[in-house]
Amino acid sequence: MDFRKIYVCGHRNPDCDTIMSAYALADLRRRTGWQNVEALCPGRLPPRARWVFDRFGLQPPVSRADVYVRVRDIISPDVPSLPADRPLIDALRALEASGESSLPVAAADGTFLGMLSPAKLLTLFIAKDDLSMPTGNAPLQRDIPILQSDDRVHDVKAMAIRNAHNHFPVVDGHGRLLGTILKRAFAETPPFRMILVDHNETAQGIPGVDEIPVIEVVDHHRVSFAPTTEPIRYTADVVGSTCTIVSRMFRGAGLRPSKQIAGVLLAGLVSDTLLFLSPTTTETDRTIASWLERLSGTTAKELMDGMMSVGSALTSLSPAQAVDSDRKSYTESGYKFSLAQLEEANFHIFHRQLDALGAELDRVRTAEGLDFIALLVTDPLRGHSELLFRGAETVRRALPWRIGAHGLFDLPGVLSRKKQLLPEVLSCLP
Ligand SMILES: [Mn+2]
Repeated sequence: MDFRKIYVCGHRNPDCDTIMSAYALADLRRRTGWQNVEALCPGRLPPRARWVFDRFGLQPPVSRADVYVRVRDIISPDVPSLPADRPLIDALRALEASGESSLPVAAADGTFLGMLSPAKLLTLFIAKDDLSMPTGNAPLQRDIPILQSDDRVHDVKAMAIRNAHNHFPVVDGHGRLLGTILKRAFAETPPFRMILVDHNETAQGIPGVDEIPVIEVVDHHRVSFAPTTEPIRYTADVVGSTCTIVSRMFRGAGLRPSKQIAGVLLAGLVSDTLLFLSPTTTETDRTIASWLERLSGTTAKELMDGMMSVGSALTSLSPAQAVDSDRKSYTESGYKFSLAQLEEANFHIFHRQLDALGAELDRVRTAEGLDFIALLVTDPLRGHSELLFRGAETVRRALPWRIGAHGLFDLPGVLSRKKQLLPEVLSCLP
């Protein structure tokens, strides 16, 4: 596959499964002969993911805030530029040889000076002597849109297509010429391709994902993918982690992940299945995990303990950031509400912050006009959660759990917001 880059990228607010599956799938694709494959981390690398890469001595994937296509990405490679200090006659010969109607002229330090075009030169009577003058001294065309290398193609495309000019010089932040974009480049598909892992809805993807054609999806979520114009690879299954699917793809290709990649896959698998305690866990996840344990020389338990030992959201973030780090809002039966979830192995840390977290929930509830809001704090190692609830008294009284110490609901065996908490909450709405 001959693309400038093939990005492998998971969903926004990335978790370990999303990052590890992207990393391992990029490795698999490279081993099966694909070129220019690069795994991305959409946004900041979470501390627990950093721990995993450190544990196996690997460089984590590059963090990117977006994959918007920029002007610098579509510079036309074969359009030359003309040095301002060379004689005009040389520039005219270069212009003729290029077959272009105009070419950009740059000073010795790279500064863009203008476009050399025959039409502009006709405004002068050119005597033979004039042809030896430096190109930079000739009348140059300057009434032309100059594009900045960081501009989004999306933002300048309509202007460029409507514009009378066919050539657009591209400069950096210092006005230095980087190249030229021919008008037709704006109509072409960008030179990148995407592989989505652990999600398939572009609304959940890295910003800009909808500007780049998707050639492959590997996922374990509901399908909400738009119809495509060309065939794509789509691998999905109802298993506990995307890392489980990527591991099976290694097997299917007759390959074994390296010791380190096996460790990375195992870490993603145990974090998404909460060490096989999540109700999303399947027999396939367990089988694949023991294969990865043998290949990586480590155990699922060791990796889970290691990830959980890294500063949790409650120790490293403010109450406002912690409540917002994984919060989903719903509108059902006329109720507007929000359910946040955090993982925390040490509930003392949670209980110490109850006042601040409660105040933050009240603040969000008022600011967003919610009927109620709740924070589910889950200890994946003990398979147990506690719920801090604020708002709608009728819903609160209908919840099926007993209230324990600290005035929190006690939810033994509850690990999943999607499969366990939300259905109970919905059944309590009048
Ligand atoms: Mn996942």
